Amino acid sequence: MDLNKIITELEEKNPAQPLYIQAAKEVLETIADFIKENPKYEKYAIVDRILEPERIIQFKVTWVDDNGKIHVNRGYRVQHNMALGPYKGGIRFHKSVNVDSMKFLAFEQTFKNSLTTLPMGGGKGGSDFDPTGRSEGEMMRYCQSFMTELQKYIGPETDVPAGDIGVGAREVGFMYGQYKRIRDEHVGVLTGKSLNWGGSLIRPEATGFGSIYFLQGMLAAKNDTITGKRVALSGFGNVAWGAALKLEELGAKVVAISGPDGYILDEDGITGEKVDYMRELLGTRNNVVAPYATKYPNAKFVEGKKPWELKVDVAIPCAIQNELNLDDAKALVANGCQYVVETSNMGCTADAINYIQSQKISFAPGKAANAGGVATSGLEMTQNSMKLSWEREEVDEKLKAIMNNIHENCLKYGTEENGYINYVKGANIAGFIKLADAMIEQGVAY
Ligand code: 2IT
Repeated sequence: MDLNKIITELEEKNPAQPLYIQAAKEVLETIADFIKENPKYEKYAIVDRILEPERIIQFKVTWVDDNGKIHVNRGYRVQHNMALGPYKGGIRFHKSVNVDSMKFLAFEQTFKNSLTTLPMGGGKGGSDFDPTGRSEGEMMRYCQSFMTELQKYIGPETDVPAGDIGVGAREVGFMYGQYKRIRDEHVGVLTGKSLNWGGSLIRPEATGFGSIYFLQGMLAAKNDTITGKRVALSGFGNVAWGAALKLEELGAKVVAISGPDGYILDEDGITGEKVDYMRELLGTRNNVVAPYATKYPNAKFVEGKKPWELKVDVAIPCAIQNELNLDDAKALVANGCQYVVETSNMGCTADAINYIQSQKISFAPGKAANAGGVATSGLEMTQNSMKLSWEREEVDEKLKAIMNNIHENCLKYGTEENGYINYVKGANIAGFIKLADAMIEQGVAY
């Protein structure tokens, strides 16, 4: 495989898509040697085929705000790869959504879903609609308008969306209602649903829980333990919330969370009702973390900064792509950070990852560390198919087993000669093998 040639062609074919190129490059660079050793993948042109999404849908979403003003937004669904199961992946409502971010997320999702070993292909959807400050009525009308078009392309055996940034259980409910109204079917077409009508226990916490289960694997691989570790999280959404809950339970100390406005440093630890308060903050839809310091005056709000300047043992980015750059990585390492668990999708820039790895700090890539969310979506799909609900413990046990298995696979394919575990390489190779073999077995279909 001629890596340079593939990357040059990729750049030519996808001008002005830096995120997609960043995500694809990371995979290509880490699987190149493996492909050279296994010529069947070249014979079947698997890399070229994986780099091209199977379908990209873009549509117009028109809606009316509370003042009667008419707005036009864009909706997307990238159906990246169906070899392993129906397309599966979240819906993001955020002003940064465009075809580039949708493509990178769908590409990452395909590898991530492969890693879970559950029968799910990869897709991603969303809209450049910004939920900040929007009323409940506006959110409902937006979700309805969005689903009126999206429903043409999805279904429980075709494509099963879920939430992501800006889309929580409430929005999933609004979208599900509209799907049902148009199609007259009560089916498992979305995950992240409420418990009363087909949702799964643990799904809201799953991304955060899974990430901490993965961290436990990273710690164990270094004969280290989680007890007493100082942790900085970014974000204050569902993912950071789940991580904070699990970290507290396991005896670590979360000292920071963040928002687009800055970060909160709470030396007393973000525990108990303060963790519950994160959800209240999110529910306000104001998209600011500063009110935490008003409610808990012992905490400090640091405006306009990221929590990566703090002295912590573990850094867990839980917000959005490229939120941790090379300068942040240098600051973390200089302050003695030992573990970086990327829990947002592509939360770290390529040069940040290279630097962290060069310093022999343990680094988990998002597609491995955050796979617990979609894995639990997969478990929700299974429960929907069986028309029953599992107990909390059963879902949690399955989630733990999936995260342990992903960690084992990273060790298997990512352990280097000097003993350093390259989790990026391990995750990419393990995800690639299952996907690529399925594509070969299914013939030249896509
Ligand atoms: O990035 C992700 O893995 C998600 N937003 C969850 C996707 C899902 O289908 O549960």
